[in-house]
Amino acid sequence: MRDISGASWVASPELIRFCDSVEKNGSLFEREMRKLSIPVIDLFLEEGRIVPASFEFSGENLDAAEDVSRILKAFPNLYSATGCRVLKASGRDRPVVTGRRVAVIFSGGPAAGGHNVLVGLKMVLGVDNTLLGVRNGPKGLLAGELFEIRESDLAQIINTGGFAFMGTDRTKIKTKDQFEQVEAVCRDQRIDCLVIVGGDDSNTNAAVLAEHLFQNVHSDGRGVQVLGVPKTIDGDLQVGDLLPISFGFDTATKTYSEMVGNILQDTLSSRKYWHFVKLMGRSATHVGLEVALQTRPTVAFISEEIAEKRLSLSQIVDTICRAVARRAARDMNYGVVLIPEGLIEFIPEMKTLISELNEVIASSSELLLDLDTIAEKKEFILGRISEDSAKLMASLPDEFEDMLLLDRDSHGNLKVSQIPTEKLLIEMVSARLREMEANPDLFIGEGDDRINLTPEEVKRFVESKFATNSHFFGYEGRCGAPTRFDAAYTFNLGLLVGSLALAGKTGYIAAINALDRGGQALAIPLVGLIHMEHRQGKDEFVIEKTMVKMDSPAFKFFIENRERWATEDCSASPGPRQLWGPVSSQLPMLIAFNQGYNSLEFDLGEERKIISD
Ligand code: FBP
Repeated sequence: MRDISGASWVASPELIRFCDSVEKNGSLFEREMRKLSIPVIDLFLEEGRIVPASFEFSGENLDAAEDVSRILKAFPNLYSATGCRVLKASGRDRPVVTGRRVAVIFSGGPAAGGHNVLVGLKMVLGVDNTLLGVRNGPKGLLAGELFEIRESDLAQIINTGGFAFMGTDRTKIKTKDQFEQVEAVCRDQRIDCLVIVGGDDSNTNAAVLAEHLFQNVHSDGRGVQVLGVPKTIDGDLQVGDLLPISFGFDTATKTYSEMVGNILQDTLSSRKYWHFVKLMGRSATHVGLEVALQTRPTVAFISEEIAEKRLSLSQIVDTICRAVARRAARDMNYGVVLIPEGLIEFIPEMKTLISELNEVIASSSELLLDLDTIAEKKEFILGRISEDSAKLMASLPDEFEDMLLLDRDSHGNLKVSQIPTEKLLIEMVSARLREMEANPDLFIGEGDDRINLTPEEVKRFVESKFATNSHFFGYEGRCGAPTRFDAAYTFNLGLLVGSLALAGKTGYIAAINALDRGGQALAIPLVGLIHMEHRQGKDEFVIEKTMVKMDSPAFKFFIENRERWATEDCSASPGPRQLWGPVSSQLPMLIAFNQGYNSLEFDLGEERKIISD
């Protein structure tokens, strides 16, 4: 038979050579990304060279939250060493230090920009000090898996996404044995300073380690400094205007916004589906709010509002049903519903159920291990929670019930990314819509919970079809190439934390604010962020997660507009993250709103080529 395409079926040797070279050196995109210049905060430059900053009191004190006396007792060294004072970086009396050995570790979920922290850190330490990387997160630290990061590595990792260069994990260092293991590794490897790149839980760990390693680690009585860098796509590690956001949030939300924007475009084009999109971000809804601001979806839930208004699962379902009915009445049988990953933990009755389950799972972990099947575990647990919670549990679909019984992570958190809330809502909304269609009189008419539809509109709704799709956008957003903001922010955070290491500081987290006017480099005392929280059945010291605040400008803007977004088609498609071009230097909208900036443009100093071609 003749091949009608006329193709020769022999791959061109040129093309094979090109593909081989991509395999060795990364894609064309990655190659160009590595060459991108990065803005540098003025303070870290002197005569065109990267230099470390020194530190002075910023004038601001952080008083520890409630329970000061308990915190003082648990962190006496950090309390007296930092005095809970916020420091600001300065260009006076820059530290001149040689021979220091700094180890850096990624902890928790990946976030875009981590590699640039390493690049900044290595560059500010310079050739007279050593930077060691810890492989595989805290687990690797305990096992002493360290290697030297060399200058030649920087050209490979700069501006690349993910944490692959070192790896990460979620081991929580909490037992006496583990502390001693870390101490022994620091002694063996002659480490002077440990930099932990992590979220709220990892930075809590950093504070505990800083206290533990404060002195007497090395034979001459010296301790090991411990410093934190704020990382997490969840955006819940914020400290008012001192630390506007953690790194990774911008890349994740711009990635999700592109995808949600595309789906919104599809709904406008095919006009036949409702898409239920769960967005990663753990408990807080910063991610969901940012994506909503960028894309203007039909419905978006903010977990913190649900908790504040004490809305039940059934009221949430009704909210969606009303939007579906109103739109169906106008032949708009499509829409996008954004669901925050942690939603279920904020619905009061679910919150009670989850906290009762957490307590039973934490207090009976040994006994549960002896039970083989999920049915046996379920029976055991259900017998130990309140009647109301057991009833609620029984009303949930089986798949969902099983998910609530999953093991907690090492910090005691329910693994919300594994709970298919988007599917649960589709099931419940479909059932409720069937009830509404069968009895339209029940919901049409006057009153808050009713929908004013004409008989003609009711007919349209009853005859309409509710076709759905579910999505979970999560892991897609954590490791993409960093946005211009995340690339710049992390490089400068690396310079800052390296400067703190050289200045001999311990127990601080690096922070940069004034992101719209050159950037101000700060050091926040970790002990000032710690408070007591009830977790896994006991009180624990933790850094409090920052939640979406009901009086924040970003949230207010959202609520002022959402009704219109639900009834009209107002969606915006922000398109792909831009690394070059008109909107490449945009901040998350949430930061610009909440920090009172005049525009979305960030300014972190003058652009500089970091790695020469
Ligand atoms: P961190 O807080 O460690 O940065 O992790 C963020 C996150 O991406 C959450 O949004 C999500 O719930 C969780 O990690 C998923 O964790 P895992 O990687 O263990 O599935």
